[in-house]
Amino acid sequence: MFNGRVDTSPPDEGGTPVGRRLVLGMLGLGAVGVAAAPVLQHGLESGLGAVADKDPTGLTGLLPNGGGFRYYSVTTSVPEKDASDYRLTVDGLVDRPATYTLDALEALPQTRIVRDVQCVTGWRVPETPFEGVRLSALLDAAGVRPGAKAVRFTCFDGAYSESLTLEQARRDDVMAALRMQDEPLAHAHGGPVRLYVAPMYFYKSAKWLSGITVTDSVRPGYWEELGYDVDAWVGRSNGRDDAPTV
Ligand SMILES: Nc1nc2c(c(=O)[nH]1)N[C@H]1C(S)=C(S)[C@@H](COP(=O)(O)O)O[C@H]1N2
Ligand SMILES: [Mo]
Repeated sequence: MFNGRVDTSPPDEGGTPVGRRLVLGMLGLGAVGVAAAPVLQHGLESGLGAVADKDPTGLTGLLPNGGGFRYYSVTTSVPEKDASDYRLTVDGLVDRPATYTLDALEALPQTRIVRDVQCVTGWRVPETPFEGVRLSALLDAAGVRPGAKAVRFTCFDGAYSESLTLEQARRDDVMAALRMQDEPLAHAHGGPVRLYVAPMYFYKSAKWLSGITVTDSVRPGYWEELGYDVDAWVGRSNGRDDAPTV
């Protein structure tokens, strides 16, 4: 049995629990300290997910045939949806709120982007094709009202959320993705529809997308409440590009 040191050590003089310092040290984060704590949480709570208690190395968190992807979910189970019951709503500060079925999304013009997927914790999947409907097309169809500033995304896992400024959301490399690596988006990857924000760290790309709400201000998403940058440009935020792959 483990000697219990991590669980039972009292805070040191600086008030930092010894256990946390040890774990940060193990991950090579060292003196980054408090600023790194959300990264650690990210790795442990969602990167390794429900299997973490069985395999603390996280290797079982790799998807079978995942091609380098890791499975992330902040909830332990997520309902499966397909063309019969999937719905995407667009609402908020718009003139024409809408609800799309999967068939309706498939009938819209599709766009294809091939970029590296980059998780903020360090893993990367090079040259990954995504296809789907540009968010700007959905926003234009809904008729964004003057004064709107941001877009909030919600998910049918019932927990995750994300946000973009309206300007970011209208970029041509931001989409509601229906396909990845030339296949329909699998449930494990957030299918049938996930957000794909190509220029930002992958936590912006909300899986199991169910709602797009136009708002008057940016509301930080799930990880952003825990310290991650809202503007998550790869290479220009979080200071994590040299992070070890965990
Ligand atoms: N709904 C939902 N979307 C999510 C997450 C999540 O936990 N729940 N994790 C994010 C993070 S941190 C990453 S790295 C990617 C992982 O996507 P994957 O599971 O397809 O590899 O999804 C992002 N979108
Ligand atoms: Mo991530």
